[in-house]
Amino acid sequence: MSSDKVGAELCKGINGLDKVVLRESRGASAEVYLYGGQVTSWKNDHGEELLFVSSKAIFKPPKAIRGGIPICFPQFGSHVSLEQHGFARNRQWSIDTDPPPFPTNSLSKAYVDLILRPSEEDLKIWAHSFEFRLRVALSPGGDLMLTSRIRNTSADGKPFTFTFAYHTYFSVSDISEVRIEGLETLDYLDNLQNKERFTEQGDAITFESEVDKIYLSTPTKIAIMDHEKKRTFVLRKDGLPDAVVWNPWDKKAKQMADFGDDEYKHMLCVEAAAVEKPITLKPGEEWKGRQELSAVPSSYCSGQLDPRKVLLSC
Ligand code: TA6
Repeated sequence: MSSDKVGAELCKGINGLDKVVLRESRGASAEVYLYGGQVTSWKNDHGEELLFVSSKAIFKPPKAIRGGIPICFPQFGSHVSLEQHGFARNRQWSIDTDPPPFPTNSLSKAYVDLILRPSEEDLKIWAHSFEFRLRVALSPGGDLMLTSRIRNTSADGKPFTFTFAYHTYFSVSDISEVRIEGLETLDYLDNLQNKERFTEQGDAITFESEVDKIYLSTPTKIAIMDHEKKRTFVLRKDGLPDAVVWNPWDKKAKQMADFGDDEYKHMLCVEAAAVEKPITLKPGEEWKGRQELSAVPSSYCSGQLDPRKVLLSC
């Protein structure tokens, strides 16, 4: 396929890793690496990059790529026997040549179906057979949609339980000028205070230091406003009741080898997740978790933001 046609194109990315480039008719594009099943780019129809990937990201197994949308499965966070955030983001996915029918509401051709099954090695550390199908799609308007379908394919009759997150790194112009609408007044677990439970105050969330919070039972729509760019990211989610908000700030940024010391100023993770209530699947059962990202002009005017207008207008 020539490089400017609408649809999906398999090609080589950084360090010769396989990636699929998705292109939409109005110019929007996205890229997903088969390593980790990880989206690493989402551009609007002006070619502006909307996701953050660290300039020091290591595109080399077994390290997860720092940025884009890492997939946290079979667990979000730490685990007795698995690496942080599970192993899905550290594995080589395949293109799913025979996906089950997908109730798609879009005629877009800009999508790819990936699949991950556990290797013999994986089964030694997490003894459950599964099929994890991931569809990454661009809508004609340039929205980015990720749909995960995880099925328990165990023959041993045993159920399994997992937690999950789309660990999305949004690109922002200046973290000190970013607000999140939609999480105010909710309870959250604070990772910086031994996962103790607190209740968020009533205003939009702003940032002036490290934040690492798991908001519980959150709305299906969350707005992330970038004041300088007059841009609002709208995250819509389904099957993912929680939302993780993370910025490492300066001290943690310096401690991460694959993250620039000042890069915390230009990124914010807002992650559609299922953490508080782990998901249990019996053999044959399938779980579906979806997130849809759009980037719309903000409705800021002289710093006054009508949260209802933003969340209802998009
Ligand atoms: O999503 C927030 C978080 O759990 C933070 O605690 C921080 O560890 C971040 O994920 C990044 O984790 P990673 O394993 O990708 O370095």
